[in-house]
Amino acid sequence: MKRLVTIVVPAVLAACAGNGEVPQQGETSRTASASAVGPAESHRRTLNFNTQWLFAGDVPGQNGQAVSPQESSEASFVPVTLPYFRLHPHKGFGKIDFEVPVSWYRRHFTLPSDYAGRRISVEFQGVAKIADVYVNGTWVGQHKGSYTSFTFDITDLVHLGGGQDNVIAVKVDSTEHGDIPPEGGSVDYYVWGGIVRDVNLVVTDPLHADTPFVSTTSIANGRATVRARTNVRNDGDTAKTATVSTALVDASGQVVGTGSATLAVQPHAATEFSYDVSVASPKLWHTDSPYLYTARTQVSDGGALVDERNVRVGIRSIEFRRSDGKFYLNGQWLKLRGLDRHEQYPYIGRAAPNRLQAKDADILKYELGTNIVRTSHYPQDPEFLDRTDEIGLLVLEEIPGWQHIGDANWKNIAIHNVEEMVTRDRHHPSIITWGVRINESGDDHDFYVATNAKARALDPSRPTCGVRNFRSSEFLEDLYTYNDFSGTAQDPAVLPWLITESVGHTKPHQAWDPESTLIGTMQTHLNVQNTAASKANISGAMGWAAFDYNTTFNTGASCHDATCYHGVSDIFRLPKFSASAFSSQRDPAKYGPYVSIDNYWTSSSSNSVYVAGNCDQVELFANGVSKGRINPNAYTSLPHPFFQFNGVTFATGSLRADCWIGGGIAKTATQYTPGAATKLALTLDDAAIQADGADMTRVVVRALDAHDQAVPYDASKVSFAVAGPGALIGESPLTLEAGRGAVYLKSALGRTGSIALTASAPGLATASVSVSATPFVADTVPAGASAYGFGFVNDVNDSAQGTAANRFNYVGSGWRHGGCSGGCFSGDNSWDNVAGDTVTLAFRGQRVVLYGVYDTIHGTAAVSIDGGAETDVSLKGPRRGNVAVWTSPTLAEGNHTLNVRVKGDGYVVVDRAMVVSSGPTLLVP
Ligand SMILES: [Ca+2]
Ligand SMILES: [Ca+2]
Repeated sequence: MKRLVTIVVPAVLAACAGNGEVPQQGETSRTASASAVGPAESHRRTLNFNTQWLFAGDVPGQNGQAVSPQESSEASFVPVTLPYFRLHPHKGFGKIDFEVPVSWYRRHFTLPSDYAGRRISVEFQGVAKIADVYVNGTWVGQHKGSYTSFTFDITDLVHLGGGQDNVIAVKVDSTEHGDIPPEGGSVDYYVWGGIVRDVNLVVTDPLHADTPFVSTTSIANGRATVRARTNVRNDGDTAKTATVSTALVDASGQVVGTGSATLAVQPHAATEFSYDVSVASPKLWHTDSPYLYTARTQVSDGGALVDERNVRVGIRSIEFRRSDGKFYLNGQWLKLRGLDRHEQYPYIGRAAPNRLQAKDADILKYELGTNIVRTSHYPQDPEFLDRTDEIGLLVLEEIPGWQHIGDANWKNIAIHNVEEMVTRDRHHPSIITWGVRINESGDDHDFYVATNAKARALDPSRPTCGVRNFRSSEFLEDLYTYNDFSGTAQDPAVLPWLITESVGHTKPHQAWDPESTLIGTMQTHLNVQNTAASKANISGAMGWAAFDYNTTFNTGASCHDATCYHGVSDIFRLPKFSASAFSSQRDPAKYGPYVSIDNYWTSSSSNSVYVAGNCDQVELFANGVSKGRINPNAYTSLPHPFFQFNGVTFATGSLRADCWIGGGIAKTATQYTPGAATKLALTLDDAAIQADGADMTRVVVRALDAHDQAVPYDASKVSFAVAGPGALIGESPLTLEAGRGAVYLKSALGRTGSIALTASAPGLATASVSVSATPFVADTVPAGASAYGFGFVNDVNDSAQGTAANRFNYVGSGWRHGGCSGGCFSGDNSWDNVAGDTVTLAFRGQRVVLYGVYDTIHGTAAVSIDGGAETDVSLKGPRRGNVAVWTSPTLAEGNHTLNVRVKGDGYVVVDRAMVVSSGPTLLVP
């Protein structure tokens, strides 16, 4: 029985509905936006290391690791806040432009003298695809792989005190690497490149703890036992006797349980401390009530507190039961209903700040109504997982891979990926299983014995799984996870059984597709979910995918224009009809009523009208005439079946659906016959962002008709203007898809105030919105020597053509664009060898860096600014692409023109330009 008297909105929902501010609590050591961790007497400090970096593509001499700030190569660098990589259009771009041979990131910094005797490390959450890290000119180490975090100890290479300058330089190789998962075969997604997640500087005592692993071992008789496992490292030269204690602290700050142990830790070795903590009357973590404790773990050396780690803990039990196939959370059967999420965004690829990572979790839970997400097909951002803990969204996390299994070295990296994933994330209560197979790969006995063993050794508290697209397979895992694209939910071949993908790949749909296509895909999702719901021995089903995503694939209707149209929502996270198959399934008593009409009410609409809702009953009115108040009658095994009204004859006007819950109308949805678009509307996700130079919020733009309803097939070209201390990230003009789209507003480092965005389109009333850039208050690593002011960077691709600002204007007969493949660096370049041909770039700013391509057959460009004296720039040399070939002097902030004239002694190849500006700007890929 469904009932509802009062709609109870959980506090966390109310909080995120306001401004999306992500609560930052608990384990803050990996939270780049957090302040320093631990009490004053602890020797641990975690500092934000995201700001005041310098970025360049390849630089002449390949000496991006050079130390001196006076080094001429550094003139080619532009100022950025991490995460950062090049911008791109949201669809229809080339893969090669991202496969630059190398890019460099540099950061100058100073450290205080009181760090003497401490260990100093740099923690990277994720760099794609190979990172080589240098400190003060010395190579520190290399990390291979785009999706796992890594840390380098740089203690012995840094200068302390006296304001002495240090430089960390990171060489990032973003080319395709068949020797590193997921690559080696075809990959149905972009891996992207660059430093795409946060960086932290971590200072510790030589005796310090890794992230503690606290897991529930039993819940019985009103008491829970959690096991605290803490790996303590001694990087000093003498043996230590360490005492490690854990206090479990509830949300009100009360300590509800403690445990401790004292053990020796040998020099340059590590010891795991393990003990139980007992908690009376525990408040359990559940998807509907994700109660979090803080496990405060302290490490003492004799009487001195040297380290403190705070990790958020959810006390809960999980079980995929082999006897009945069901998933149990805290002993209660919970049917899993979810979607797959790719960690990538329009325009910015994977270089998304934490606000956007957390927002995706919120969308999955509160807009799409899921209770589980699969992090397809790789470990995802730590702040995404922090948010799934906070809001009660279950997670299947898996290692990087896609269908292909490589050689022994490749497999060793994959096995190491298991270790990196599990040790980084095993403290998250939201994670319920580890995916330890390469997505949709065949059996490989020894390999998968090894990955399973690794996961089980590091985390005995969770089942393993591994996603297959075939039913008959060696079952080495604890949970059989199967991509079922049959259009239904087939009977399990073994138990327990979880459907990890369905529908999207075989029933693709674009947001602007005909209504019948949109409905057809929705029906298939409904059929899968309904059938899975009807079979008690299927633990749950996930749809492929939450969002459309960029891909290397080109497979016709399914994936084209560098995009797979497999999402129930589009790449901007805006729902299609399919989304209602999920959104409608949430419990109204806990998450509020939901109702939507899956019909555009046009002459070509079906006269069978679907209404989605978590309602007891729905009454539908067609042009004001009731079609009856009915009980749910379609896909009736769902927790909240659909309401299907047949024989609803179209006439221009409206459909209205009243959602009845508990004897009253809880919510109403109205669909008008779409009219002509008359105006634009902008909607912000957040009222404020922080002025760190990377934070951003989504702005949804819609073309509305007279009923304030987005016009389904509108394709207006929307142009944007921005004012104030921020930048727009996105296309301008942006061609709307299904009458909608989205861009982002981004902050500038240290610049606070109101950022205003105005949208305009021919024939439509304009719209404006503003977001507040608030002070950035995190403890950051102090900046060292730097001659650069920090402004906006406009990353202009040579494929952006025209006479407007930030467009390349090609003049002459010899220019050719793109179209070359096979390692010629021309997939996204412009080239010309006709003497006298020119390309100009009008820009507003204070400096410009021109990127081109070197080759032995290339020639000379004569480069000038504002019609001044020309400088000959030779592009003749060993073949290298995306190289900073010329840098302007610092100019007065204002309007300037870069002119490149082809001299005719060989090809001049232009790839892009980076413009540094202090003014508000549009960052248009
Ligand atoms: Ca992050
Ligand atoms: Ca280019």
